[in-house]
Amino acid sequence: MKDPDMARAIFNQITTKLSIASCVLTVAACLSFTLPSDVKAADMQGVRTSAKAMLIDTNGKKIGTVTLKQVGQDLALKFKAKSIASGWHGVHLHNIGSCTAPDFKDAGGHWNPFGQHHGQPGTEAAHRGDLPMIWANAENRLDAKLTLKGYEISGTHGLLDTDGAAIVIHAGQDDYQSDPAGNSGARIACGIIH
Ligand SMILES: [Cu+2]
Ligand SMILES: [Zn+2]
Repeated sequence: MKDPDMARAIFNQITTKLSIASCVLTVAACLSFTLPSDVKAADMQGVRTSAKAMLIDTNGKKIGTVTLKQVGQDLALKFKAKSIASGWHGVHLHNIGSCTAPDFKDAGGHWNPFGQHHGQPGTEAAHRGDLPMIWANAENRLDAKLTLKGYEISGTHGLLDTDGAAIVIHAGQDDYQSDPAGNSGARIACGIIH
């Protein structure tokens, strides 16, 4: 091989390597641009910072939504629904992410990871799923906010465990005493938390 040929061969090798390297760089650059800018570092580590549930009534019809947002150590819940009888209603986080109308029995009992009894929301001696009651106005609309102290959507003691979770609204008020469900009556609306 003559010297100019040798030089050309080496040059070709180098340019091939360079173009592979720039390909890799381009792909990396493209990938970083496809991630939405609002994806938080926490989400990328598998920690959920928000969730949502679509509420259905006993006919399986969509009547509203519940949004869940992690705010530090607390969980902020926002209810927006229609067609709920005016008055106070018991509401709970139930064990299983399943809502089959008309009775929503498949949502299971109240979320209870620490083996407690039904009780006052926010106390240690209550189900984790026991929540403050919510109010539906004279137009049968529900526009309620709840803040749950020390709740997480995901993680070791998170709401979204292997069988998920559901949010259930009851026909009546919760007495925060009677096991297992505070004597709050029929399940009138249910939403699987996603
Ligand atoms: Cu319930
Ligand atoms: Zn309970």
